[in-house]
Amino acid sequence: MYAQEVKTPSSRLRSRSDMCEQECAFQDKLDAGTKIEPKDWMPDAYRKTLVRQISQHAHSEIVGQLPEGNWITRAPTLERKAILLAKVQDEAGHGLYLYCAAETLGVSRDDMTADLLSGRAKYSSIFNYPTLTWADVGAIGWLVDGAAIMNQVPLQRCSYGPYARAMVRVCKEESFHQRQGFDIMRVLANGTEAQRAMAQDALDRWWWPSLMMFGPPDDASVHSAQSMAWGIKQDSNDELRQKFVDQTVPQSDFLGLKIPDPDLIWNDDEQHYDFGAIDWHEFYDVIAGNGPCNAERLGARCNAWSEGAWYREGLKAHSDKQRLDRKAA
Ligand code: FAQ
Repeated sequence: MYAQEVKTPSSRLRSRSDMCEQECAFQDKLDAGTKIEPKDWMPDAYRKTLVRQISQHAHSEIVGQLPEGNWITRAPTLERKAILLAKVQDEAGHGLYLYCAAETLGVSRDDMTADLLSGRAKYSSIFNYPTLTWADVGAIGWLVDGAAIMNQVPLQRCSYGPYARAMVRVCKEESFHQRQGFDIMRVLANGTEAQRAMAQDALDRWWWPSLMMFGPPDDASVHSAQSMAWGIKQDSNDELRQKFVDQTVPQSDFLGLKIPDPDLIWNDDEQHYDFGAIDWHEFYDVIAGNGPCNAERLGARCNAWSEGAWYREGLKAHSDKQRLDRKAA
């Protein structure tokens, strides 16, 4: 119900005997770790899966500028403002690399934008939550960028060359983002009582939505099995979520903040943290368009698109004029 295009439970993965010669050769390349490049032959479903994932990823970077952008004019110091400006600008850059990577698969940027603005395309659930205080900017950097890195580091090894290469630079920048968020939290957590309470409140509100970023649990993830067989995804949603929890709990302890999960406990046998149940009803509600800020986020993107029409027309008129001048010369 919530998924579009390619749905492949592991029980319906194609075996070699079902594949034509071309598909077997394609799978051999993947199994040998050879990257697939834009002009190589690829199955239609592989192409569609990549377009779906990369365009959703690009839209997430673009929409993802909005929650933090809300605080640029209210950052507490000039230094924090400059850092936040640079961070938000980086997210725009990530969106652009990703749109370019998707374009190599034969889809146009205009079509992807139209899908976003019409609400047909998804973007990450996390960006449909409000940024109520300055501590939310810290929590986004620490938790949201932290979760994004956990998910994106393995994508550097994705089987599709242009996506994998885009991820290398994105991951470097996300590391800086994560650290700046942690630094905001560190200062607040060591500040006045009110600042500490603000940091704790931000952690309370962003913790569960951050865990949801990794997607539905493995037994409900419609695309994971096929995407892993194709080397697009290297790890399952639950594996990455677990790694994120294991990495983040000690950071929270260091800050002296409390993860809002009464069931969170170290499991010595598993060498992992066990954590409480995620509210999947909330997740599906948000990705169906009913989160606290879905309408506001999409409205902001639609306004930016229509208010930028004069600029796009100007660019086009300029390039048409240059073409005519070149022809005349
Ligand atoms: N939100 O079968 P699966 C960032 C959808 S970048 C919304 O498990 P898949 C940087 C999924 O699309 C954050 N929808 O799907 C930043 C599918 O629906 P569909 C974005 C979600 O693809 C930081 C359905 O549920 N990162 O934060 C979500 O195998 C700060 C079934 O799910 C990426 O996009 C969700 N959280 O695994 C920027 C990374 N989860 O398409 C600004 C690349 C699942 O059939 C500020 N993407 N769905 O209609 C991926 O790794 C994967 O696509 C997953 C989902 C892991 C997100």
